[in-house]
Amino acid sequence: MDGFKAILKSKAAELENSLEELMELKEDELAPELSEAMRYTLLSGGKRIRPILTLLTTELLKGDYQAALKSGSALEMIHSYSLIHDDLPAMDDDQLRRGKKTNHLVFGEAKAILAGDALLTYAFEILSELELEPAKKIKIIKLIASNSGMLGMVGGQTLDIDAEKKELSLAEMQKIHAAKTGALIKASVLSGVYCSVYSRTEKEALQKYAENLGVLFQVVDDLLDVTGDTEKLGKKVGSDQKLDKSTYPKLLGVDGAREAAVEYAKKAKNSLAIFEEEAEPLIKLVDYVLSRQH
Ligand code: GRG
Repeated sequence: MDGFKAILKSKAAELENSLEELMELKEDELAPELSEAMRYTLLSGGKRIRPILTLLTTELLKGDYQAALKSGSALEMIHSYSLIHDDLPAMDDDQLRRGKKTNHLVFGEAKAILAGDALLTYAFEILSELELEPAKKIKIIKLIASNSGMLGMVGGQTLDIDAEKKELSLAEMQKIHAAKTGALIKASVLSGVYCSVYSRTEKEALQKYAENLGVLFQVVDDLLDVTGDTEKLGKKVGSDQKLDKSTYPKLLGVDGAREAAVEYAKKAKNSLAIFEEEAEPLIKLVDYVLSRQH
């Protein structure tokens, strides 16, 4: 295994432990089936890209790693909630996620909605307990709330639903993706910044990195929907095959979308020039996102 793959694996294992511990703190106290539904998606083998971004950013800036681990765990809970709700019949109506039955097919729609709600609210409880100076803690809470809420992920999801069956321009589609997918990725990087001591230049560089990585992530996701492996395609067996949706391959062609992905990867990497070789893990993460197969 090359060095970066080993880093990814060990970070994912740290996060797995952190999420497991956080769930153990609460489960069985009130409604065991609710925690079972929360665990089902939270601990079902996601790539953990968002919290890994928080950890790598914090390491780059030599910040508070424990706070980053907690913030990253909270971000992963929010991501898991969004996936559970996104798969519901009222939204994408998907039957498979990560090769397993979607949450609502196992626990029923009502429990799946509640599991998502509980993951979202638990995330903010965890953030409220961060051992950081109060001003930093509030900054992180506000950052994550605003990027996951009405002007971030939830707003983007709303626009995305409204855009179904509409022909979008590239700019309109990018605006939706920046909110739906990009905002949480930006919040993941900036949480790492706020767990650290940073200069304005460093923050701006990392924000630019995150913005380009967010678009790259979405372009690759769209490409995998067209060309991807069976796991990714397996997710699309629901009633919505997303054929009516505007995607990068639809607007730019598959080759055009691939070129765009390479371009955003380049921009993300170039944003980190000021950090020189210390940014290597974040740079390798760009290549990982560019070449991911699911
Ligand atoms: C329901 C409020 C609400 C929001 C849903 C995240 C989202 C918004 C929808 C998911 C649909 C989708 C395919 C979005 C594109 C990018 C994306 C978020 C992919 C899934 O994230 P990964 O690849 O998943 O990080 P893993 O399984 O690795 O955790």
